[in-house]
Amino acid sequence: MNNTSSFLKSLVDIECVKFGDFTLKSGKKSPIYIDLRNIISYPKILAELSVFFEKHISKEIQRICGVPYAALPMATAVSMNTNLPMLIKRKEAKNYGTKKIVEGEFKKGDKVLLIEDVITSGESLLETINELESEGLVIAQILVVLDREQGGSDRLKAKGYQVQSLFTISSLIKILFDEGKIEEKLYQDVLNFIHDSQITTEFVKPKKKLSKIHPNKIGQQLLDIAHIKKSNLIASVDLTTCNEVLDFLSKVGNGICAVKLHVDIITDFSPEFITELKSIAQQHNFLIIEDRKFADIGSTQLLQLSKGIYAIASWADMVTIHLIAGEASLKAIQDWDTEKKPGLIPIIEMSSQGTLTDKQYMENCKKFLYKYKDVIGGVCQTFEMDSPFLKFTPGVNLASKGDDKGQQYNTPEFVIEKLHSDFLIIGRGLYASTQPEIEIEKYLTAVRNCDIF
Ligand code: 5BU
Repeated sequence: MNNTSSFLKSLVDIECVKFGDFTLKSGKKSPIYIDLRNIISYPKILAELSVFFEKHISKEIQRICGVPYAALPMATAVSMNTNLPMLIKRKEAKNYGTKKIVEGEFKKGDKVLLIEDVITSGESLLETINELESEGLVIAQILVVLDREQGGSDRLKAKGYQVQSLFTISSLIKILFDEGKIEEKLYQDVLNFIHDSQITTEFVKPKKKLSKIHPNKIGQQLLDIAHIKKSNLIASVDLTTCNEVLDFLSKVGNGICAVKLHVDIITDFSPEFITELKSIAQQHNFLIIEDRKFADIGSTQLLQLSKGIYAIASWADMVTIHLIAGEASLKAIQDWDTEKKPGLIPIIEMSSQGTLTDKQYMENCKKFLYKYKDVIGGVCQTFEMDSPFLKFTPGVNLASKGDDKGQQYNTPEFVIEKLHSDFLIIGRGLYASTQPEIEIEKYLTAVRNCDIF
């Protein structure tokens, strides 16, 4: 028996891997249960695990960090054997003293090896990655003991991180089966379980096509433009002078189906700007979204839409709106008897790290969201919009994974293929480029390759 077989068998012996009839947190039944935390009761086995890790560590690594808690002792063992200094990422920042989130000595740019016990959805790895990166550390390598093969590695790959796993569930049970440790029926049951428990609902669904029909007039216009131009890209122009905005739009206008503005950040705003904006939009055939994020009681929202220097409703084709004020604030706009009313894009889920738009919030939005015919779709990440409502996703960037102020990015491919978004909102990925007219071509190629049109 080789080292791998004897190590995996010992994981079964110490009940880190169990077979039986288990009910998971999700309510789903599983024939296998994995919990590597118990390894700390067996120092010899932990030491053996460390040797497996050490074989894979790349030369450039300067620091080791384990994802809390299960991987902390593993990282410690590897650190002691390799003499590579260790870091600990706290679960929560201390609320006294230094408020540190990462313990241990490091400097910005240090290359870190991240160690994790098991990867399922990749959620906790991503959380740790974000926090280490916001401290200036570079994630140079990710090593995981066991990949449950449920889509987590693919998810990280889409975000530009390569996960190396020492073992996969299928390799584990194959070895155990070959060694006579489990029966063929159990072997098959586990394989079927892996097959059936892909994290499909959120991340891995079949390809989708951008719909062609929408019940709302503005929604229909947006879809028509997207199909004609073969572009579902929305440029978020967070530039702060009229000339900068207009100049940028003249460069990318042909490649976008809509522009999204924050009109209140424009320092030299004047009504003439709107005239010029509309003319450029007409010339290049794109719509205008004002990302005003209304979030007040109905009557105030009507004032914010129609009055003030911006008089948003008079020019915006669509506006964003939070649903935090509840259904009545949406209904107030629906019942508003006015000549020109923008289509509504409610914000259901935000892209920022630590957003409060959790599952419960989204479920609450869902209860009334679809009742209003002014609603075109919603801004969301993992949340799936019911047809024919359209899904708009910000936090898209080809070159970056996020900023140091909470923004989190995905690639266009991931957003279309895994999040099933209809429209991609791209800000700095385009406007921060010195050559946006070239940059937009890269985004267009990426979305067209996804075969959505
Ligand atoms: P970025 O430069 O690509 O990060 O810009 C994203 C834009 O989308 C920016 O204008 C945000 O205000 C906007 N946004 C977002 O990033 N995330 C959200 O959840 C929502 C809006 Br809602």
